[in-house]
Amino acid sequence: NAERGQLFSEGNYAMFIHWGLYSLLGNEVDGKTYYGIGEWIMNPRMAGIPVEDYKQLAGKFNPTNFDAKEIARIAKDAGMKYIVITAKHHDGFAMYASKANAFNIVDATPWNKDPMKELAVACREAGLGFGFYYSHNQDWTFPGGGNGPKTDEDGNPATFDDYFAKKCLPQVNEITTEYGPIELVWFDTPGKMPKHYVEQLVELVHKNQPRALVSGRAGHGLGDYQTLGDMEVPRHNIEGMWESVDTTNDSWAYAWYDEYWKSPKEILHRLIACVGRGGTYMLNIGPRGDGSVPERAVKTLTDAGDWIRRYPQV
Ligand code: FUL
Repeated sequence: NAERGQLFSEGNYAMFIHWGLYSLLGNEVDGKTYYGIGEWIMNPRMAGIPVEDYKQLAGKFNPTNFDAKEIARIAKDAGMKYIVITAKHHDGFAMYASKANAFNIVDATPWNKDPMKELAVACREAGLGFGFYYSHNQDWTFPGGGNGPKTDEDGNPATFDDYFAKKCLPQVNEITTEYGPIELVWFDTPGKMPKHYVEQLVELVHKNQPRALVSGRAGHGLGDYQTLGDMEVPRHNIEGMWESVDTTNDSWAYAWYDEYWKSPKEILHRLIACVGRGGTYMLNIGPRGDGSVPERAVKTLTDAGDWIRRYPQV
């Protein structure tokens, strides 16, 4: 599908955003700091927060400093062409108004707004593409989800099939029908997810969004292109359509101590290494729990963007 590949040939630099309930913690739980990627904080490898405790966090999520227009402006000033943001990460919390499941930013928080509606509009207005990250296999809070609870609220055994039918498929339908035309659906960590599930998801995305690309991490080689490993910038040429995903500092999601910012020069090196070898480079920022974007991230991206914007588009 030639049309579908257009995004990568014209837009080879993008903004990735990891933002969710975990951003509220910023890698600190009960006064203790955990070092690692922030969106994994509830996992036993990090703080090991029980599902019920983690769900309580939603009551405190009130990101009044979220500014969709500002985020679109930052991406634009950085020289980026589209934005891909976490609709749902492994923690299972939907960052948009989901009718399929109440554990979402509208139904479960005092803020009660859908930031994705605002961001989708802001991207259109700025001439940027828009897409969603969706953790299709791992769901740590819904019964039956990958690495999630093995029983439902009543103690009955739950299967992956339950999770897939009740939450995953309906939510992927929502994100591909409620936000206008989107350019990309970024599935991640398929693990051992059987092929027939992945087939259904890819089919649904292509049906609802004929122009949208499906990430290489959908699983079973069913994505539309190849996604490299986390933060992997290749040293050799790669055939076909491919993408590298990287971070401005160390963590994907906000971590309070993470000041390991790449310099604008380093970012340009990594961007050029990817684009020059035929790939596309998607660079992440992690907004805080209040919705604001760390100032150093903005500065690094804008400074690198000053160089990019000095050259006319070819
Ligand atoms: C992974 C995820 O497990 C990380 O949390 C992050 O989203 C990264 C881009 O992909 O492997």
